[in-house]
Amino acid sequence: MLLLRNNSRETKMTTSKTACILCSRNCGLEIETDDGRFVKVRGDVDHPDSRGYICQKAARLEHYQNHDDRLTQPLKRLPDGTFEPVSWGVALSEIADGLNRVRETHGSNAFALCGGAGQGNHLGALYSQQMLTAMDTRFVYSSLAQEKTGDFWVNGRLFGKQNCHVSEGVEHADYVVFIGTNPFQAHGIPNARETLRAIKKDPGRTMVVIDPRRTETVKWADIHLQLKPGTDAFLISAMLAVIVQNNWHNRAFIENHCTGFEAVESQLREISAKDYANRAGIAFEDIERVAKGISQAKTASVRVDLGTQQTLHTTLNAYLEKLLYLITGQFGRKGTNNLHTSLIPLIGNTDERRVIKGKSLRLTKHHNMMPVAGMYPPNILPDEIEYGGLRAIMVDSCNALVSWPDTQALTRAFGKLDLLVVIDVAMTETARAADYILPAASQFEKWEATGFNLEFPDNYFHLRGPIVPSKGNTLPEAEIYTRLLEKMARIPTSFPLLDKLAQIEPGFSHHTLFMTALMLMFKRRGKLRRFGASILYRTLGKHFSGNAASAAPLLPLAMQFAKNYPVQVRRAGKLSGFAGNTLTLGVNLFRVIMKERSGLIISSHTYEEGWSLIKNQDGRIHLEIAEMLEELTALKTEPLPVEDYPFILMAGERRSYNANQIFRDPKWRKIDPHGALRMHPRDAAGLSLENGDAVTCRNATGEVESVVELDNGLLRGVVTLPHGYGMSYKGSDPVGPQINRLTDSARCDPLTKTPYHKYVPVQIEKVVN
Ligand SMILES: Nc1nc2c(c(=O)[nH]1)N[C@H]1C(S)=C(S)[C@@H](COP(=O)(O)OP(=O)(O)OC[C@H]3O[C@@H](n4cnc5c(=O)[nH]c(N)nc54)[C@H](O)[C@@H]3O)O[C@H]1N2
Ligand SMILES: Nc1nc2c(c(=O)[nH]1)N[C@H]1C(S)=C(S)[C@@H](COP(=O)(O)OP(=O)(O)OC[C@H]3O[C@@H](n4cnc5c(=O)[nH]c(N)nc54)[C@H](O)[C@@H]3O)O[C@H]1N2
Ligand code: SF4
Ligand SMILES: [Mo]
Repeated sequence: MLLLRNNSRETKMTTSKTACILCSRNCGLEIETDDGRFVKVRGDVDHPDSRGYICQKAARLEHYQNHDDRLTQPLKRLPDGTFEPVSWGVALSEIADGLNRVRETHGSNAFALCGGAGQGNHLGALYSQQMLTAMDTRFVYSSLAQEKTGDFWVNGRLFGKQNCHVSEGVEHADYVVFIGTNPFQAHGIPNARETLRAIKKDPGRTMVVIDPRRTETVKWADIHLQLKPGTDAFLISAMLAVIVQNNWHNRAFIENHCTGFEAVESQLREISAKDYANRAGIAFEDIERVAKGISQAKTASVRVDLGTQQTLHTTLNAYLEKLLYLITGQFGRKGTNNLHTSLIPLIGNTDERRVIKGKSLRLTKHHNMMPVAGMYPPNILPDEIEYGGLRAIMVDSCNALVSWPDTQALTRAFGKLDLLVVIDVAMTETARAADYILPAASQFEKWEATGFNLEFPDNYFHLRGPIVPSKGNTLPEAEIYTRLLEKMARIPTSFPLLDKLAQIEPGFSHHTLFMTALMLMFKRRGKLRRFGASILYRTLGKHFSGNAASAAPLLPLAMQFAKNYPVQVRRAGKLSGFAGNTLTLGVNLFRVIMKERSGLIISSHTYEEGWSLIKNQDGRIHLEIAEMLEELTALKTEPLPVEDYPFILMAGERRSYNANQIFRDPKWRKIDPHGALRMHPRDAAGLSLENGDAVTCRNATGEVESVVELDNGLLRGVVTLPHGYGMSYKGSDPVGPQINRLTDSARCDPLTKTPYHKYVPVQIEKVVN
């Protein structure tokens, strides 16, 4: 700690290691704090993944930590709609009674957990999941299920499990293809801007961007295919057709590692690539050039994101994009796409083929929908509340009433619940609709970790400690959920034997006695197993130094991880400073996780070993997916979309100053205060609009206002709005557009119900004062 004299005031400056919580990269940070304020934010050069890299948004984190919408005490809604502060005891007892009442009156599946984790806080998710057992329900509605479940579903079919997740080797690839992603702004790849610069500088490497807008990433690219919005399925299948029709596919790879190619090939041979190119608005020669580029590059990697995942043909897009690197053999090597490990299991595996139709408790009552990767999509939530029997909801780390589709429908549905509880660090729009608001400690005030560690061949993990004191009467999620489970009488309030063993064991190391006693207890009292996180928290965790109790469930996760990947964890141990035998490896990994404030490598594979991450019993990639081939056939006769409105809005663009719903104080933005509507200058001229003019963007679902920003990087007829706006700071009018007032929950992928956010037909009108 450094003591500085500052205008005769003595201040306590502390520098602490932590991570950025604004996007899935979770770059390592060093933050200088002064009396709980963030004075300086820099990249942490010791972080195993980001190695000192940060972007401009991290410097603004003070606006997350300290602002006037921070919640500091539990609140209860009064009949007149205002909130009154209540103690934790009162709030949790009343919530526990309310939840128990819902469970007794309406039986199982009347409760849903919504959200459960943001961009950097996934420790809490280990605790929130326990609410499902407590309420005898299967329903978790997640923001991930409004973007990535198409991808997960396809992974399930190709690789054997929906949690076989694919990472990209963009940083090492000779040929990089970005489809529907803007890494310069959105990141999503390691040290994005450095990586883009390195590719650009190297004449031997090529970058292709497939995007309807000339984005900031395009400025670093060699080739830009500016397709029409929503036509990726046509464009990518044209590329695949060109590949097989020219015999550019990698026969040896397919023979050694895949099954089902014949069915795919015969369909692709029938496609008229020229017609499809035309449909996407791209010259056939350009498609041919990129198809050849991917096939013939020594290494190629394909990275996609919301541009393909939140538009027409969502799930088919995921299939086709994966075929692109699979049939060309750009998989399983450095600089190609690869599977990877994970310590915190964020993604589940709920393959709908394993249940007898109509018999599963997992099916939602109204839409009869199975989860994908364990999650249900926000798009069906309003209906499941209105007609599917959901009576109580807990929302954690999610501002659903702004970030989930169809704000109006969801607001109406939330209004019909018996009980709505929100856990958040801030007074959000969703919190304002709740019966009880529970204030969480911020991610810089408690132990936290991210599960977004998706790297290969070396994967890492970063447990962060608190770097500033907690505000007011806030609590970490671990404590909130544990107290609630105790009040609901789902877990006992004390475990004397475990507690004793936890206490004596540090001296004996390895927690062997403790873990054996815990397992024996679970054997005797099977129901308690599902509450393992809170039990570990209350017993073992209590004795950790630095109030690190909430990290306790990482012990069994680390032990399981070491059991799953003994060779690779041991190899990582050589880099990260731990070792161990069958019994001790996982515990030793856990110890270093607890100690290492910059994060550490936890598994280290060879590329050859990566094949064992495939979960199909035959160890092969199953290329034939009947549902997808059917959809592919249907493209041939798909009529051109006819819309009732003249413009296609890509609703939810990532820009320099948006970061989901994480910052509320509009002062955090250096530019773009209104969240401008971007529009081609000639379209604007047609409506007599100039830069800065106020406009209304409207369709049958709703309307929002913004101001015009001319952008000649857009196609005619296409407009964009950013997401991450529309917050009512300190109860003000919403600042910037609440774009989900325009997104009808019924407009979504038929299979996974992920929204078509990037394809929202609208009309634009000048606001005349
Ligand atoms: N600055 C910033 N960064 C962020 C976030 C943030 O809020 N702000 N949020 C984070 C989160 S949660 C996520 S999921 C990621 C998302 O990251 P990205 O998906 O990369 O970001 P977007 O800007 O939503 O969309 C990417 C691109 O898709 C293009 N696109 C739109 N329609 C189509 C189409 O039909 N086809 C194709 N091929 N492209 C299309 C858009 O023009 C846009 O350039 O960003 C993360 N990073
Ligand atoms: N139309 C349209 N809608 C979109 C998108 C789009 O492109 N277009 N993008 C979508 C995408 S990809 C995503 S990921 C979602 C993101 O939207 P959300 O799922 O709402 O998630 P976040 O904005 O990351 O964070 C939500 C909340 O977490 C709270 N929070 C922060 N730290 C903590 C903590 O430690 N504990 C607790 N309990 N709460 C905390 C913040 O205050 C905030 O209210 O938005 C989606 N919505
Ligand atoms: S890339 Fe993402 S995690 Fe890294 S500093 Fe920027 S916003 Fe934060
Ligand atoms: Mo996201």
